[in-house]
Amino acid sequence: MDSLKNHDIPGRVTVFSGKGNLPAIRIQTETSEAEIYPHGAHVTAFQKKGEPPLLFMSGSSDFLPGKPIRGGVPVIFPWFGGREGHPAHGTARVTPWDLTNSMLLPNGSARLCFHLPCPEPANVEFIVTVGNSLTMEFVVTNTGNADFTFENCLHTYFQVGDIHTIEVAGLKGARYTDSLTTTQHVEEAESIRFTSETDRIYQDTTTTAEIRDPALGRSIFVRKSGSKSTVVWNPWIDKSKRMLDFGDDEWPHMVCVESGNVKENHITLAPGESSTLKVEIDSAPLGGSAG
Ligand code: TA6
Repeated sequence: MDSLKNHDIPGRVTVFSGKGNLPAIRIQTETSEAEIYPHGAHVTAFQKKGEPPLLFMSGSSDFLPGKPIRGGVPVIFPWFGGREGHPAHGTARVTPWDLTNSMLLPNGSARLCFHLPCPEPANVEFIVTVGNSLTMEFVVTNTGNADFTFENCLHTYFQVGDIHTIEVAGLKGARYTDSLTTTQHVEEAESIRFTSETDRIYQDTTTTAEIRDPALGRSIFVRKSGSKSTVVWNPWIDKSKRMLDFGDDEWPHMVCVESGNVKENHITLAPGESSTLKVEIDSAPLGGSAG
């Protein structure tokens, strides 16, 4: 905690003892607030002044060493999904990252830089910029002497007013795997609506996703670059009951729209090559378009 405190910026960046007594960092700007835990370099909160939170956080989440946080933006690396004998969705989200820098930008945003101590032959950094929007950049550089193959994903949980009335637009025409049935489809709808557990991996898509939320009167925009996969997930009733770190009654108020490179969109870097996965999250009144 002491070395973390060196990154305090009075009135803007504050290190404090968070949930589970894990170190946490609060970021306050003129227009927004955010919270990040070095545990997993996990953005646990982002809210624009005058609006409901943009990110969902389960009231039942663990905040424990070695356990994933349920909500916000889990950083998924170096694999997506399950792997026998290893943590689901990789090790990055259950590893303490080093905070290497904090700074204010001329436009009033605050930027924090994290580095992942990892056994992989890679330099892994996560850069979070908090301002009128939330921008996250996940940068991997192959520091080894051979090709390095991995998956990455920013597994973002969004706060919504009611899953029954939202729709997710921007994926029409994209091919996807329904993870519940392992069947292949092409998205034919202008926008996705939710009537049951939904778990879809859209491949080869670089489009911006828009979460239209009439109950909260806003659209959330998920702009991305360096990403060919978008994952859309809501656990619905039964899966929610099976997740001990997720409230049985929370599923109507969240949706995951995740940006990364998973399954067939995995990344292979040659020695010295780098990749950057960048996601910007913003919102506007429903029917508007974020700046
Ligand atoms: O991204 C969707 C998904 O892979 C779902 O299948 C579900 O397992 C979700 O991630 C949450 O995974 P977690 O390991 O965080 O419980």
